[in-house]
Amino acid sequence: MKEVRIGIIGTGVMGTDHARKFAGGIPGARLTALQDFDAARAASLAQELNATALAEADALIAHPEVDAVLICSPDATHAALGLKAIAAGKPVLIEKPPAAERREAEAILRAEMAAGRRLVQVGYMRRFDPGYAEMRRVLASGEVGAPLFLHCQHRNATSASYLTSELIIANSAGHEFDAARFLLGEEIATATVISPPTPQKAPGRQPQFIVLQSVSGTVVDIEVFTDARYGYDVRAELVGEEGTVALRPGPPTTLRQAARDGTVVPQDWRPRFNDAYRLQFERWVASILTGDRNEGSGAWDGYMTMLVTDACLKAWRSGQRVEVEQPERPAFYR
Ligand code: ISE
Repeated sequence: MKEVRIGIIGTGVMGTDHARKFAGGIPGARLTALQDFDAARAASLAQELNATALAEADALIAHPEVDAVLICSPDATHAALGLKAIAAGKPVLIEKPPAAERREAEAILRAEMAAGRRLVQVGYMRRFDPGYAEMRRVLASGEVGAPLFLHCQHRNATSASYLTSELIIANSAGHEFDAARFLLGEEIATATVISPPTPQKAPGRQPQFIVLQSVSGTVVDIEVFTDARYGYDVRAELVGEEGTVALRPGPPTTLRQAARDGTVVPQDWRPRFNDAYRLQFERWVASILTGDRNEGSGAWDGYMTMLVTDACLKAWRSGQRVEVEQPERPAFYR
């Protein structure tokens, strides 16, 4: 294969952003097809980006001019569509979370193992963010010594109205679970979740404070506040025995003007993780062309993140510390 022809299912906020990135030039890739339940929305984007609009997701997956599928449809549809792409033998990048429940994440594992080759990548794009990649490199190099704490903050200006407190654990906090597994290079063993009072201006959702402990004992704390109002703000600091390494908050410059000194805070994740998304796609396409693996989340990572999500949900409902199940990793995923 000299070129990977990309079909995208779902042309909402993320599908549109991703489609523009592919149309703008991801080396080795060409955007060929788009599909959305809102046919007019898909058609207008397809016209703008010189792609074909298809009426059905199944038709896109089966299309002879689609070599690889990117799934950006609503969360609840991810797993079923991912399974169809695997059945068609096509590489598939599934936006996070890869499944709405554990049973579906297991089905993806089983289907991929039955296919006999790695076809699935999950869109936990922070693995490609230069800051997270550098934190991981520094920890692995031993410069900050053995890890003791990982402090994480996940603040959104606001979230979609359908995101309940529970869905936020899978949809938003899932990024933190994957990032913690990626940075620490090990599984999460336990979860505890508590919430402060519900903010008056976000009555449907409770902020969460999640405490995880990794298998070897590193403590990970995560603030998830999806209605922080002022903007999108993701932070992480890893504290080791010899030093710390952290993401640098904000842009590299500050602006003094009109009696203020400060920086602009983005309103959502697209500007903050623009490079991460682009690199994720570049490396996904390169992996399809060369057959080499990249550092992205695979089906196993998606499954383990789902198990951490499940433990957090139980912990949040019960107020208890909950153990994360530790299934044996199949040889296929080692
Ligand atoms: C959203 O779906 C994302 O993936 C963002 O990266 C995350 O920060 C946000 O909380 C999610 O709702």
